Amino acid sequence: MLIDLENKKNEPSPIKDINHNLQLFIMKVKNKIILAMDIMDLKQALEITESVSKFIDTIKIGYPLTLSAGMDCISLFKENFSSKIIADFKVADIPETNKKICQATFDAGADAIIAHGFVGPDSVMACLDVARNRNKEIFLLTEMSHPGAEMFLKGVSNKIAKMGVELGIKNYVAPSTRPDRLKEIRKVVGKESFMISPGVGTQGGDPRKTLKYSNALIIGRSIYLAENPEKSVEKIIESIK
Ligand code: FNU
Repeated sequence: MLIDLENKKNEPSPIKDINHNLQLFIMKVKNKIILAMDIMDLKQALEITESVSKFIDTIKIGYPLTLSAGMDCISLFKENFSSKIIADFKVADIPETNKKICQATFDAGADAIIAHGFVGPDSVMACLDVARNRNKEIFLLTEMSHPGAEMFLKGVSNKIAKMGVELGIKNYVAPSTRPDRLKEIRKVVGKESFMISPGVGTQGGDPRKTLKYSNALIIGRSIYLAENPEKSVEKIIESIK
C-alpha cells in the first residue's frame, strides 16, 4: 500500500533543524543520458566509454568498477572523458560511517554520490553535510527499479521522497521500470527537483515514458553490452527527441 501523504499532513516531522538551502546545484546531463559503467574490466570499460564519449558527459560508477579497478578509476574517468561522475555507492549506514564514505568518495573526485533514504534523516544529513562543505551533490534514492523493491521500498518511497524535500535535497533517483511510481514521486519532490532514473532498456523501462517525469536516464547494459554501443546511444537519443 502506498503512503497517503495527504492524510499524514498533521503528523509531526521527524526532521529538525532543516536548512532548505543546503543543496543548490542541479546537474546538467548531456542528451539526458547518464552512462552506468558497470563493466568490471577497466580497459574494456575505458574503451566502451571512449566510443560513446561524444554523446555523454555524465558517468555513473558504482561498486562493480571501483571494487575491481580501485577508487582511482573515478578521477581517471572524470579526466579522460571530461565528465561528471556520480558515485553509485547507495550509502546506507549510520551517520558517522556515511560521513566517512562520502568524504572518501568526494576525495576520490566524484561530483555526486547516491545515498539511500530508508536509513532516515540523520544518516542522509551526514551525507548532505559533507557534500555541502565541498560543493558536491547527493542524489537521494527513493525507490529501486528491480522487482524486489516492491516488497519493502515501494511502500515507503513517497515518505522517503518527502523526507528529502524537507531536508532541502534537490536530486533524486526513482525507477524507470514503474512510470506510475515516477509520477507519484515527481509529485512529492516537485517540478524543480532533478530526478534521474535507472531501469531503462534491459530492465524494461521505456526512455520516452520515463522522461515524462524524470530529467535524465541512467543506462548501462543497453549501451555497454550492445554490439555497437555508439549506435545504441544514437538510437536512444533519436527515440527521445
Ligand atoms: P542497467 N540502479 C538500478 N536500479 O538499476 N542505482 C536502482 O534502483 C538504482 C540503481 C543502477 O540495468 C544499477 O546498479 F538505485 O544495466 C546499474 O548500475 O541499465 C544501473 O543503475 C542500471 O544498469
